[in-house]
Amino acid sequence: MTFTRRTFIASAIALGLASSSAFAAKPLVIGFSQVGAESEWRTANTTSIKDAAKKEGVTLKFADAQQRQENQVKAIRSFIAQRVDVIAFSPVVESGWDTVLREAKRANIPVILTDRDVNVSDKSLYVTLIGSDFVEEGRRAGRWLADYAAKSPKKVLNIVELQGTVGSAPAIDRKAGFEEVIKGNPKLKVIRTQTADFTRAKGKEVMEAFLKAQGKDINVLFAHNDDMAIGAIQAIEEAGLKPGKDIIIVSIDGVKGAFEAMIAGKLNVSVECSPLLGPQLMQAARDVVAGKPVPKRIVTEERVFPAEVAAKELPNRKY
Ligand code: GZL
Repeated sequence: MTFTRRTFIASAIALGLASSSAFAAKPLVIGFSQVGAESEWRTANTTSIKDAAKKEGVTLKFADAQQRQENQVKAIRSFIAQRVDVIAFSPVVESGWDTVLREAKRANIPVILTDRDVNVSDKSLYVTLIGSDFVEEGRRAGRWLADYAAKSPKKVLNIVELQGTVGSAPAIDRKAGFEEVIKGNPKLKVIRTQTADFTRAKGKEVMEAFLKAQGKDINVLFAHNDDMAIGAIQAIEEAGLKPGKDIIIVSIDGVKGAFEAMIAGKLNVSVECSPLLGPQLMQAARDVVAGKPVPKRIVTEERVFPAEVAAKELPNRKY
């Protein structure tokens, strides 16, 4: 049985050998495996986590996986070998985590999920998931578009969809939420859908292909994140069309680039998905190590920002 900091502190206090403060002085050590640096959202998320660790005096061992699951598995194994106090990560995809999380459990190191969920047989393999409700984000995008369609003189609005990373929780759930709302609406029809992996470059590339295949039929773009929408905006302009007017664009994240595009009249709405998870992660890690109860799910509060409010809101944005 491996003693971790948590069990050692508890035993020492129970035996009256030391007050918790004597042991609490040693900085908490968190091993964090980040998806990558694929989007404005992701870099803001990394900044939030690093800033919060610094502010809290937490030793953060940070690993960038460059959007590859094998790199995250390697990083988690390295954190186990280094006997960190807590392992935290944003899983690039939902599946394939059971084995490595069982290794963390056997090493008695608690695991916290940030941002994205995992699909594991045994939910005790992680303590909590801190992040957004992606299905609701998809619904909010769908509701905004349904309201827009109800006022549009067009009989049918043909939609093309840029999906996020294949197999990732945000891509699966945003698609599900969006479809749940538009299902059965005679005015809304998805004519093409394809992944562009949450990046600007792929968003431009896939939108170019959509425009080449069916440009004249496309009325709406639904992008699972702002970065793909911003890439698609470049493709729409290069095709001689007006983004935000010839093609209505609905997106998710609420990053600064989206507010700037809305102010320029090139994006119609962005559904907020807050990356500012650092403070909540530090608090949850401290609570776990102190043996305090932590809820299985910590959902971040979010809003919807249509273009009409973008100029007023931009000065308030923190990412
Ligand atoms: C959502 C996050 C997604 C963002 C993208 O919480 O996982 O990944 O929407 C990012 O911008 O790449």
